[in-house]
Amino acid sequence: MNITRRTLMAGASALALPFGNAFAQKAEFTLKYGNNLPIAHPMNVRAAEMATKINAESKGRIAFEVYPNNQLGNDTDMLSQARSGALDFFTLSPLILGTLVPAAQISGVGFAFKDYGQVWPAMDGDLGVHVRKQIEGASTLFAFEKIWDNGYRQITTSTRPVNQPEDLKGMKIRIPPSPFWVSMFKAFEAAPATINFAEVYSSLQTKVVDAQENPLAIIATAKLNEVQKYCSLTNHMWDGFWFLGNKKSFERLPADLRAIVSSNVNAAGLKQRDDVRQLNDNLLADLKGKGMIINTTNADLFRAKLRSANFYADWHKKFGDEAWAVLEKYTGKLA
Ligand code: X2X
Repeated sequence: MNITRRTLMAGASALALPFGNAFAQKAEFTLKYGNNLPIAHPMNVRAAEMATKINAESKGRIAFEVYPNNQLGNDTDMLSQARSGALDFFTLSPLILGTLVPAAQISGVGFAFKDYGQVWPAMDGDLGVHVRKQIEGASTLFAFEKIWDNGYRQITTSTRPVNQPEDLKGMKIRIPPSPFWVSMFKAFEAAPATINFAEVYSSLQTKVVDAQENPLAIIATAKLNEVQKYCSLTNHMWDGFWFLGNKKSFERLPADLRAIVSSNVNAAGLKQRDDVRQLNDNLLADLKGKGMIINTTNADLFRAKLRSANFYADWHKKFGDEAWAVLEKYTGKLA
C-alpha cells in the first residue's frame, strides 16, 4: 500500500482511538500497546492496520489495542508501565531505553551510519542481535526482531540556524531523556534540557527551550514548524523505535497467538520503515511552504567537534571493545 503524504495526513485522523478495541468485549486476551507519536505519524497508521490484522488472524481471541500520542502518559511513564506489565507493548528509542539498558544506546552514535544501506544490515544483523540480547538480559522486556524507524535527526530552532558546531554553543536545546543524548550535546557545548516528547511542543512555545532535534516526519506530524523557525539538516544520528514487549505478559499467550503477534509486528515495522523514509525524503518542500527556513550543513565539522571532545573514545570505552567492533563492522572506523 503506497502511502502518500496527503493520505497519511488525512487518513490517520479517521482512526478511532484506541485503535483495535472493537473486539475487546469477547477477546480472551486484551493487549495494550502505547506510543508517543501523533496519530498522523506512519507509526500509528501502520499500528492501526497491524491491530486489525492481529485481531482478525486470532479470530477475535486477541483484542490488540493501540494507545497513540502519549495517551497513557509520557515515555518515562510508559516505560515503567511496560516494565511492570501494566502495558504489554511500547515503542521506544534505543537511546531513551538507555536509561534502563545502557548498551542499547550504541545504535545512536553520532554520524555513525552513513545511510540506510548501513542501518538495516546492522539493526537486522549482529548489532540488533547484540542489543536485543542486552535488553532481554537486563530487564523484564524483550524487543521484536525488526526495529521500527524514526529516521535521521535534524536540529530546529526559534532563534538562529545551526550552520556549524559553534552555533550550538550555549543553545538551550531539548533532547529526549537519555545519558547518551546529554553527552552528545554537551560535547557540542550546547545547554541540553531533557524533556519527554509529550512536553516538547509546549516547552518550545513557552521558550523553556529554543531548539529541539527530530526527523522531519516528526517535525511535520507534531506540527513543530508552528513553534520553530529554522531547520538545520545535520543528520546527526539515525534513530529507531524498538517494539518492546513485557516478557511475562507475552509468555501468557499460547504459542500460536504469540506467532500471530510477532509476525504482524515485524511485518508492520518493515512497512513503517518505507513510509518514514518516504515521508522524511519528501517533507522539505512542505516545511518550507509552512515558513521554515532550511539550511544544509557539513557533517565533517560536527564529527570533528565530537572527536575533539573525545566523544567517540569515551563511548567506545563505555560500550566496550566487543560491542564497538560489532558497530564498526557496519559503519567502518568511527574515531
Ligand atoms: O522524543 C523524541 O524526540 C522522539 C519522538 O523522537 C523519540 O521518541 C525519541
